[in-house]
Amino acid sequence: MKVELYKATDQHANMPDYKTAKDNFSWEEIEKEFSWYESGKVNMAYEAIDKHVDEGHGDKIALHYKLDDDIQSFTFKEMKENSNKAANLLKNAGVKKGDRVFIFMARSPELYFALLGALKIGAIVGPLFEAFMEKAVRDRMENSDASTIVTTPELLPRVPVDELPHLENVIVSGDDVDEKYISYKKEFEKASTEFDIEWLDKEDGLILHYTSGSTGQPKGVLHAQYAMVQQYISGKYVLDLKEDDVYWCTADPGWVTGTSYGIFAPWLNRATNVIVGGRFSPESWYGALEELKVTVWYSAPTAFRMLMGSSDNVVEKYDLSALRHVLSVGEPLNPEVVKWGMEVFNLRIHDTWWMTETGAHMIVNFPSMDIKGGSMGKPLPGVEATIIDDQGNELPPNRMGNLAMKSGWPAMMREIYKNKPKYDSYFIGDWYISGDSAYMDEDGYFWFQGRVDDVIMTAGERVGPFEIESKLVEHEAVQEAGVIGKPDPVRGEIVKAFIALRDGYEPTDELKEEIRVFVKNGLAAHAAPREIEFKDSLPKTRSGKIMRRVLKAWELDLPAGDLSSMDDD
Ligand code: 6R9
Repeated sequence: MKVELYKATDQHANMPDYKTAKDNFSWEEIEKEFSWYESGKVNMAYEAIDKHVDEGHGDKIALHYKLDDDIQSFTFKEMKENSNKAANLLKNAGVKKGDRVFIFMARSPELYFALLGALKIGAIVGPLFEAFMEKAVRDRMENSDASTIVTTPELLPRVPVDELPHLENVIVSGDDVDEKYISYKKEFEKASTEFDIEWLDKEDGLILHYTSGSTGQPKGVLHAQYAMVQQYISGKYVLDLKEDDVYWCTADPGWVTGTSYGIFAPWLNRATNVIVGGRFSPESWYGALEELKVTVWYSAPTAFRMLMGSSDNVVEKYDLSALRHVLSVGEPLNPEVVKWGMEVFNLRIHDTWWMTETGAHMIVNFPSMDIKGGSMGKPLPGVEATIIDDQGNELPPNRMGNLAMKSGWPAMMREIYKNKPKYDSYFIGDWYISGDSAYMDEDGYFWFQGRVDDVIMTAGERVGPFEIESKLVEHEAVQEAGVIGKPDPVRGEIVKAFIALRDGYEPTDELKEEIRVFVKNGLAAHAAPREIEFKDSLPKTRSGKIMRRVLKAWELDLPAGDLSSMDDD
């Protein structure tokens, strides 16, 4: 296939060129830009918010929150005061340094106050997607022995409050809060705007994101305060954030992109950050870009493809002339989408590759670099990436293998919560193995090829088949279930389930729908299989593992490969 080349433009004129940035790079030098460099004592919420007030930028707008036709704006000073109030509220409830505090709310200013407030105490924040249902919430809070949850009246019914032995505080927003719980609103109103920040070690915990693997329950990926060094510099270099930028990252904080690049990177760089509530529609998104005069925009291929699919003239109704830099993450950015971006925005869409576990950008289309349509770009300065075989040997250019990075970048996860063997399984020697396959071309550009494991990427969400299979077999009609990602032009992949029914159940369309709704209500909407196919039995290994590889081969009409370990009865 012919590769389109998009030359660097003077749009990023004051950016260092890639080679200069890379050759002169040292994490140690970046660290020195932080005030905590000498003392070693740090707090993310201070660096992201309070510091800017101390340095005379208290009146600058930190946040525009847009919900439908309403926009609320907060200066850095107001963010400081509101997060201090939230910190006092949490402290009064008994929350201490190191406690796990979960935040389960739709995007709203309160969510950000609570999250920053928890960080000011030195608590470890566990953000949850608002789409999560009870099982997803329970698994995460149980695994991390969470002491506190901050939630909304709408989401409270999905929190199994009486079944979590470590849960001490349930803090609920809204007006009429049951006396059993703490009223966010009442306590917030009473709370002081002054707070003594807890000073932390740079290796102390920051945030706990759960992410799906191909086996087992979701894993708790723990990041340290020190991640800020990389989040800051990638915000500066890759997002190219400047003093006057209005920056919008479309991701929810339940996903790592919504924290590393929806909260930390923009505020560490003192940018004006935009949060848009409500649901996606081309009109509401283009409307937000226009109305808030967004200059830097970070989104995902699925969203771009949905915008692409909307009728041609929708975009023409909006004035998007403020926009100067567009970036993408989460799934492969198709060359067609880059081409579309050039047509509608007259801008290159810059792909970025990284993972929950890496905590920050790893492979990027650096702004001053030529873009090869369909490539993820080159390693962030300071990051060493390569392709290795299964034994850990580096492969020459143009050979497909495991995408791997040399351990030791600042934002690297510090722990898989309470699961050391799982953490260790990520490494071959010094190499961190991403679980993606890729190759590097002769110019040093990396090209994504696929996941090595069975993880499904649907509309930018990483969903583990195991979690869905476990939910499916809870349904009374389901004997066994196997789940795969089926390629889909808009969503990348959709969730497809193969199901063998228990005796006495008829394979009807009504039953398919009932099972779909069961997963949607029990786990999460994006985890519900869009397609279900009934089978008499499913292919299994001798140890009883469902062979998703075979299911995938059935689906794609491919040879199934080595079936020697398949069950033969
Ligand atoms: C940030 C984030 C990580 C997985 C990753 C890969 C896929 C992310 C990508 C990409 C192709 C890109 N992925 N960025 N694939 N091109 N630019 O997405 O974290 O949710 O943990 O997912 O997403 O498969 O391994 P996370």
